[in-house]
Amino acid sequence: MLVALVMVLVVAGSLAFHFLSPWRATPIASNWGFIDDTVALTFWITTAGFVAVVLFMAYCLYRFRHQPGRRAAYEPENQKLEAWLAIVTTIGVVLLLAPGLLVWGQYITAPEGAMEVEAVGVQWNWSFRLPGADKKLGASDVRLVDGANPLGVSPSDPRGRDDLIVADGELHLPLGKPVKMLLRSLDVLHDFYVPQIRAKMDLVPGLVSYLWFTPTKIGQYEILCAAYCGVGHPQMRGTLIVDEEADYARWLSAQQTFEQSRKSDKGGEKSASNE
Ligand SMILES: [Cu+2]
Repeated sequence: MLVALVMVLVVAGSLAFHFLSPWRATPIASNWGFIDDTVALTFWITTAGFVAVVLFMAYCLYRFRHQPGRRAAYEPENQKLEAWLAIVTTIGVVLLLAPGLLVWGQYITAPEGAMEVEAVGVQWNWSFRLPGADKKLGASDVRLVDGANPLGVSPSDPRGRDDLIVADGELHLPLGKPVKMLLRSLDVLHDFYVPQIRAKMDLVPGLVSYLWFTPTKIGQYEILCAAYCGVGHPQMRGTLIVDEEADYARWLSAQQTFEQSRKSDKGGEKSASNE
């Protein structure tokens, strides 16, 4: 009896905690409301399952509690009940899986003309590469990484010479323009995560993963690493700043191209060896 009461209280407490809790998802700043809808749908389906199962257990504990002289009836099979359980469970599982597959399809299918921007993760910071005037990123290879070429851009690929290298962890993007983020890791597994953008994807060494989004709100957002990647993991943070077109263009024009950064780095090496 007491256990049944505790179960009812657990259900009531869980629902009250959800509705009264001050912890909510961060306000969305991208086009991915569909992802929030899918999370909400999953929440309501799992809530219905949780409430139904726990209340049913509480009911059974009370209804079939021990009473002197009462014996359990033997019922090895109830086909009608099994059919209902199979149907309801199937509908629940389909509702949990199908929307996710639809959203996933959209999430990795960037619209035509989306700007390609690369985010590179390395223990423990973020760097970025944006296309130059040719609007194309040059080839890259992790074997080309060195002090003067931290992202391993291929010097022999002409498309890469005007690529803009952003090594200070601060990425600016223009408001309202679709962006395809190409994600590359130079060492271990990392995960590109901007909660407000609802962007989250693993960076897997040896391959380029990607997702796309359209920033819909001017602001400054934190870029986190969401895959434990060593002792510096909590410090692996970057900044995403969504700008008006003019502010973005100003920032963009202040960035160094791959060619410039290699020249200035070589100059730096020379003056360092002269000292
Ligand atoms: Cu990481």
